[in-house]
Amino acid sequence: MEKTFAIIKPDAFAAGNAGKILDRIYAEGFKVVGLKKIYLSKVEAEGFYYVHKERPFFAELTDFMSSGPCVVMALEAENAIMKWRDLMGATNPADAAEGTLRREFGTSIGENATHGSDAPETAAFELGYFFSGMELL
Ligand code: 3AN
Repeated sequence: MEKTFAIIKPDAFAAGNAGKILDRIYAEGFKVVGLKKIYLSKVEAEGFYYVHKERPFFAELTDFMSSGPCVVMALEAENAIMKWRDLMGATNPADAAEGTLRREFGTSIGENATHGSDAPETAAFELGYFFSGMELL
């Protein structure tokens, strides 16, 4: 079993889509081992996305991620990292396949409803950024 880190981003949470996204998570067979609603500060968002700090969209991304509450989750499944990225779909909702979360709930490349770790090392960092070991029992 593998764990991955996922976010229901501020756009999807504000639109009232958190419940629908959780339904899809359970329907796809993930076990939700961690879940909380948080409201990131700008500094906390910058720390989370530090790997993107040189990218031109870094300010826009961290402004957006600190613009309202979101839901952070630890999801467990076989091949959870790939499985969750497949369920999310492509970064740009316009390119995301039919039936994916970003296609259904995303509105732009920035406001794309969900986040997911892209590799085991990033999953370890991202899970540890938001959850203590005791919260994932
Ligand atoms: P993914 O989340 O699919 O792994 P990345 O790692 O390329 O995508 O980008 C990280 C986050 O930065 C994305 N989730 C997206 O919301 C945001 N992002 C990517 N490209 C842009 C862009 N051109 N403008 C605004 N935000 C972007």
